[in-house]
Amino acid sequence: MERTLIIAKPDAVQRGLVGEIILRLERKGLKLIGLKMASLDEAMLRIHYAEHTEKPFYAGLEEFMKSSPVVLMAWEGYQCVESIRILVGSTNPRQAASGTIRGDLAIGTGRNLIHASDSKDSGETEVANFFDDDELFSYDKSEYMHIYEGNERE
Ligand code: IDP
Ligand code: MG
Repeated sequence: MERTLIIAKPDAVQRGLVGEIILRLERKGLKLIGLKMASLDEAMLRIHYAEHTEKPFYAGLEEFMKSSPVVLMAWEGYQCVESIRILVGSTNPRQAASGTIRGDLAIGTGRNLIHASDSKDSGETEVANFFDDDELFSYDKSEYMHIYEGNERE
């Protein structure tokens, strides 16, 4: 099963939208396999946002991501990386579709509430970067037979 890292960013924590984010992912039928609060430091952010460190917005992004604790989550599900990116919406919330987390709840690109892994490989890597093995949980979700067809559950 695919895994993806979700970060409820400082704006989500400050605005009390962590529960709303979790609710939307739970309602989709995805499985929460890891959850914790953390304060991110420069070293972690430079690894997490390695592709962006040379970009003009990076300094502001790092400062913002350090401004409050965040909530880190690992989610699992059939092709969940793509489905979560669709639920999250475009990076610029003003262009994000209505019905998405960013489209419904955010305005500023630098205050877009949530990080979601963007590929199967980055999902695996990012979950491993932020969670130790003993912080990730493997369990049967009883509702799976009502969410997935047989071959999708494997
Ligand atoms: P993503 O979060 O949708 O994957 P990325 O392009 O990977 O978007 O950018 C990472 C994060 O950097 C964004 O979520 C946003 O917080 C911030 N960011 C990206 N582009 C801009 C920008 O043009 N101005 C300010 N912040 C930006
Ligand atoms: Mg990204």
